[in-house]
Amino acid sequence: MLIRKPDSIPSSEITPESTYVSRRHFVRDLSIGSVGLAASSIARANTLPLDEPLTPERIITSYNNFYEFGTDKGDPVRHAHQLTTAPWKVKVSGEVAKPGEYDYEDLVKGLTPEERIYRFRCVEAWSMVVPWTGIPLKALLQRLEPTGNAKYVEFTTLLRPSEMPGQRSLFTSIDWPYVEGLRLDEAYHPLSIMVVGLYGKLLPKQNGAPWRLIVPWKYGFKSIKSIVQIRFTEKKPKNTWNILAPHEYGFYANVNPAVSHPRWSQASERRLPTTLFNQNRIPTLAFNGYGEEVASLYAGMNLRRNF
Ligand SMILES: Nc1nc2c(c(=O)[nH]1)N[C@H]1C(S)=C(S)[C@@H](COP(=O)(O)O)O[C@H]1N2
Ligand SMILES: [Mo]
Repeated sequence: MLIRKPDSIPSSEITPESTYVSRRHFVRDLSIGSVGLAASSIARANTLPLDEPLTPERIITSYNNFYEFGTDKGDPVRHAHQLTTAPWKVKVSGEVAKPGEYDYEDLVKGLTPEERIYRFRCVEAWSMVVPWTGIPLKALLQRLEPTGNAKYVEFTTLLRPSEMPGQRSLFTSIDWPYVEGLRLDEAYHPLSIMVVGLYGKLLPKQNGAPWRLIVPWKYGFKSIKSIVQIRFTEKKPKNTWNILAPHEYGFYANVNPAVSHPRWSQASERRLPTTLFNQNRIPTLAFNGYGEEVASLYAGMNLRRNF
């Protein structure tokens, strides 16, 4: 596991009034951050066991779940290029001292992106190993100054049917926009990141540009893409897949080989890339292999009931 202590960010550094920061400037920061970290062999060795090679970039960027662009794995790469991601406004609300409408650039400004190589496990039982570039979620959330009443944080994806064909589909069963949430202690865990890049480049649109959540010990549907709203709440927020099929998808969604999905086993997974002749099946690990780091978050909880 790679953890680099983020520098403390004075809250005075962000203002709802946008100070203009060019995208190019941020790209430069991003590449400096990720190149610097890639050079750190200690950090990388701790992040990834040697027997787990990175999934090729071409697979990570063309085999996607992003239902706003369609339900086929190839729909996101086919359609997401239509999406306008600049400017990108983010609404911050709820139990927080600094609510407002922010520019995405202002929210990430001054926070150092880090490269994090994580296993990524979809609830559909396929998985990848991905070199994300992200910002520790805790550093981002704390600069917004959640109040003492905040127990959860809710994230919402962009609602823009004109650019997201899946949102105008007559066959969609999702009540858009896509929403997800975390308990605040889960969000503050050092493994939780807000991702802005992939393979050392800016995050592709089909993967959730300009930023998306990554919570590596949970099934992929928790890792919500293209976020436009962050709301701090006292009560547990709703999450899209739980609304859609509450018996199949819970709020916690921790990767758990011992608890089957009602329609398939979660004991193993297909590690991409697979071929017709080699499904590349490997055993699924509890908490996706991050149990040592995160199991204490769920001490005393029945994980079969809280699936
Ligand atoms: N807004 C939004 N976020 C989403 C989804 C989605 O359909 N819409 N799909 C989720 C699911 S099920 C998975 S497995 C991951 C896939 O991320 P990837 O395409 O970058 O691999 O995104 C998650 N985040
Ligand atoms: Mo998924």
